[in-house]
Amino acid sequence: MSKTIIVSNRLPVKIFEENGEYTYSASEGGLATGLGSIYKDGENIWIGWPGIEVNEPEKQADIIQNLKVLKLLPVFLSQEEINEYYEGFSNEILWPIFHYYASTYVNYKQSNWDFYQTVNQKFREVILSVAEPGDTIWIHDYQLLLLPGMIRAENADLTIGFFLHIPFPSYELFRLIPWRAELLEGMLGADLVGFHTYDDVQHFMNAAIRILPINSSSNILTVDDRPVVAEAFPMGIDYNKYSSLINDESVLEQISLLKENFGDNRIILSVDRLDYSKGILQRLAAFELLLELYPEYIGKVVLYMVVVPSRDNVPQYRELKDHIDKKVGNINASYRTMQWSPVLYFYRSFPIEALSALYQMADIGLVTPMRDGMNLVSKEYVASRTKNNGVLILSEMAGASKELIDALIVNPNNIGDITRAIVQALNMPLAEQETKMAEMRKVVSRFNIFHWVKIYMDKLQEVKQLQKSMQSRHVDFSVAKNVSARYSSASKRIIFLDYDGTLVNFHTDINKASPDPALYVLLEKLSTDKSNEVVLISGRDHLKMEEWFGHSGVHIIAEHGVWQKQIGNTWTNIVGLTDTWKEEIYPILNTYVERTPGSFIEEKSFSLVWHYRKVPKDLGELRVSELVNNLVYLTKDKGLQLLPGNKVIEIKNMEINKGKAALNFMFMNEYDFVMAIGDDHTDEDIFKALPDSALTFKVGSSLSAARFYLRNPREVRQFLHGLGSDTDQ
Ligand code: GDG
Repeated sequence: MSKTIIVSNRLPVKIFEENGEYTYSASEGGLATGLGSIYKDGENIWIGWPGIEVNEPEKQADIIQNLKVLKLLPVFLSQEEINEYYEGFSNEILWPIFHYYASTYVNYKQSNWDFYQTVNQKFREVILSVAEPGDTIWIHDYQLLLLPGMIRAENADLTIGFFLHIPFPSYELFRLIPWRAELLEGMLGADLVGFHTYDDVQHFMNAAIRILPINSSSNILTVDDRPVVAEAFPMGIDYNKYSSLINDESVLEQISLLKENFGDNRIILSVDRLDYSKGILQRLAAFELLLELYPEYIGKVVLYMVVVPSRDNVPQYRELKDHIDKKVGNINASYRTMQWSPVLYFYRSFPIEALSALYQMADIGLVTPMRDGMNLVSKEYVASRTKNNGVLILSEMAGASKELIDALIVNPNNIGDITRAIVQALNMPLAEQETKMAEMRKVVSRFNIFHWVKIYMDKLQEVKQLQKSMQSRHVDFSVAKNVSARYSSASKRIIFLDYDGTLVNFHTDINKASPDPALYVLLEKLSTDKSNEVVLISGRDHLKMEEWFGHSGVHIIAEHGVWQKQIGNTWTNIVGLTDTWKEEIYPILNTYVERTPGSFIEEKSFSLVWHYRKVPKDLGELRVSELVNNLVYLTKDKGLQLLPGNKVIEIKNMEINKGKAALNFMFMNEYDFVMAIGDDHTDEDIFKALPDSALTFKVGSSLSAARFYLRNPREVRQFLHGLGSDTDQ
């Protein structure tokens, strides 16, 4: 029976030591609740740091035993490891950069990085001590970015998921990190990389294809032939827990206390961990501005601010705390009256019942982080508003703003914007509050934490299936052997071979992708067999094909079928084609060449090609989509087609394609072995046109109508060499 292993920096448990005795209490974070349905089942387990330093082996053994009952397995870390890996690398390098606080102040300490690697290795050891083939491992967050790659290297068959709980920054920030490639390679060890928002997915994909030599197609990256999917899974909360807390005795008690204390005062609620990314100071500034600009609210509105202690041994956090203390002190000193204090500030953690009472009592939930992966507080506020009243003010920089679109969305850097939103919220008619809140509650209720876990896990299995089906299509030893047997027993064969990307690799200079001696030897070997007809079928211009292959014993189809040459004959072309349209299209293409350094036009007898292989990727893609928009109607009118290829776009007559050309070629004969190998868009026409019995091969593992795939030209050549030979390949 295979099992699921959850891995995160911290185990969902609090351990206290008193007189050498340990006591354990489960911590009830949202993630722990959501994953509870998984790790508490059967053989499943959660691996992570237990939160305390324990060095003595006997004590460690004792903790291991006790945690086993809770289905937890600890990774013990020394104080030095915590300082360097967690506080140093994770919280002083990754956290600020991933939250767009990259600046010259980030200190890329080598020792932090060394420890980050060592600790990720430590996690790896513990995982490998329990992981078995067929298991699923789900790794969480920025402290463990290297772990998926480390595990994959050890055991390629495991199913590995990774989820990042904080934002993934834009490429321009991510590229600053000295160890950016290693971090990406680590993440790409996973099969499914999850983020809170689609923007994060885009940033990650962009960084990966720019920094690493890998290809992508929509949200799939191909890593050593293994498709890795990146997708957005906005995390939810335990909706029912928050909505049902309204009936809890202790919550009701706290609510009546709050009512007594605040009377008619309107309450604005603010709840965060102490962190500069949460925008606490800016929020205070907005509240101060409210009192200054709208004195009518003095004595009528309070800001109830809960700041949960966090990382306060890191200097920046201590400094932030000092600033908050000072700012609160100033506001209170300026505006306090005998009966009223503007800011009620708590620097401590509250029990969930107290939090629930506050969520229910607050007229406004004020959530204005400068950056936040998701932000669960906003969702908890919404879930607690069972009467549908109250207003959520939410920063556009929180992942949650993509889902809670009925909130008052603000830019947290714009203090005036926040102040205006507070005024708008204080004056919002009840009916409007109800409509907005009801919509948001629907979202929070439906996309809850259990839903999140389910859709992530389902997708992970789906990716694994995709990988398996890719594997079965790959030409491995047994497929090659089967094809070879069919080849040997056939008496009349036709073999269509594309050239660029199939028999040779691409080259930035198209004329440099010329055939090498080994290729001539291979073609000679295939074509001297009397039962074979070998057809090179290319989009290249026929003169170049003549120069390269005119003398060899193969048939040639050039320019996607415009020209063809049977062995020993001269070149013929399809009759009735015109090229007068070039006069009009060429100047248009030329404007793109002038605006896009690195691009050029190739002219063939009946087509024009715009090449952009040397153009920076994004610019090339932008220009090509502009070009398509520009030409789409014109080309239709003229009976032309736009054919996108690998970093090229070709404009040519509608009636030409490689599929038709291949069928035409076969027209007069009967073959008992039909095979085609090609790598791009234009070769798909051949794969689709050939009869079902044909053996079709795509080069590269992207989606294709071909039955099988080969990884690259090297594999193609190896495979062709092996055809008909009795020896193993
Ligand atoms: C990271 C990402 C992402 C707060 N005060 C008290 C208390 N809390 C609980 C809240 C909420 C949680 O802490 C905070 O979660 P957030 O999502 O708001 O923020 P981070 O801690 O920064 O979490 C974030 C999250 O991971 C999940 O992926 O959303 O973007 O930064 O659940 O209720 N809980 C109790 N007392 C308090 O005083 N009991």
